[in-house]
Amino acid sequence: MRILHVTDTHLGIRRYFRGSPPGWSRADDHFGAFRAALAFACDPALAGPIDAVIHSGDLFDRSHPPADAVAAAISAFTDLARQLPVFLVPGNHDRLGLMHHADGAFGRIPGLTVADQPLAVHIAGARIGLVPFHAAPEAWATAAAPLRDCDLLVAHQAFDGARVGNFVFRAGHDETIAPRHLPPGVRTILCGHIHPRQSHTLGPATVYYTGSTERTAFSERRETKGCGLLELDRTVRYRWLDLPSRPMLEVRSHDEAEGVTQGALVRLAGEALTRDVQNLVLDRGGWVVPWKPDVPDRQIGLFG
Ligand SMILES: [Mn+2]
Repeated sequence: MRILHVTDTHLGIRRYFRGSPPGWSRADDHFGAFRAALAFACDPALAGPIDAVIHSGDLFDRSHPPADAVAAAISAFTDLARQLPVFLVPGNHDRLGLMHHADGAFGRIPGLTVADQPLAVHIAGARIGLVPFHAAPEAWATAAAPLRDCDLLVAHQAFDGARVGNFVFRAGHDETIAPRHLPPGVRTILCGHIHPRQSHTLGPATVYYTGSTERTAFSERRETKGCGLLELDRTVRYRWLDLPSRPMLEVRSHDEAEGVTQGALVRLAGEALTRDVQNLVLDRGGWVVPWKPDVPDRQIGLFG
């Protein structure tokens, strides 16, 4: 069984930068990464057919995303699901589920399955458990319990051992899922939620996070983004597939501003927080997070 794993596309993030072209918003980059990730499903370079595409949550950035984001997702999944089965699992940013969008449109796409509730499905003879995000570990464990012994579990959670920067999620801390919460017999987990790509063991299981398809915040500026390919038979192989990301830089000095390239997203910090440095960045074609807003509030996207 070969699965294309896509996650945390955060469609509909509208962020604006000083210097970016009129009509552009950061949402355009996220749409681009989303489409490029789905295109791997039919990419001959992956050497062999894909059995299914699984999106493991945070399809949209908000539970009430802009209508054009919903329409773009529906259109892309309608095209893709004509070619192979597609499965969607809601993340914490999709906290109302996915079926409420556009009057239930996701429920009417042939070949597409939405797991707003926990589900067991079959792909190429394997049993796959799909569990939507739950904030409380015990609630997640209850939802996942009927999926014992499935060949693959799909989740949108932070499991014990996941890392973001220097922070390591540990059981007992807020929403972290512990080995004891796992349904018995599960050995392989595809997961969303954690944006830096990684894998780690969890008791008898291994968790694979393919990470967000594009950088959703400046804290992700050094991360390579993309999606993943799971090959599961008697053995498990997981491969991360890279996608280009828009350059993102934090500029702390005049010298660093000299290194800005056309179309790079730039956040000024420290001694670089001056009008002169901002103008240098703009001259070099960089797009700047507004730091002293002189544009209307609705056009300002402050970046995390
Ligand atoms: Mn996310």
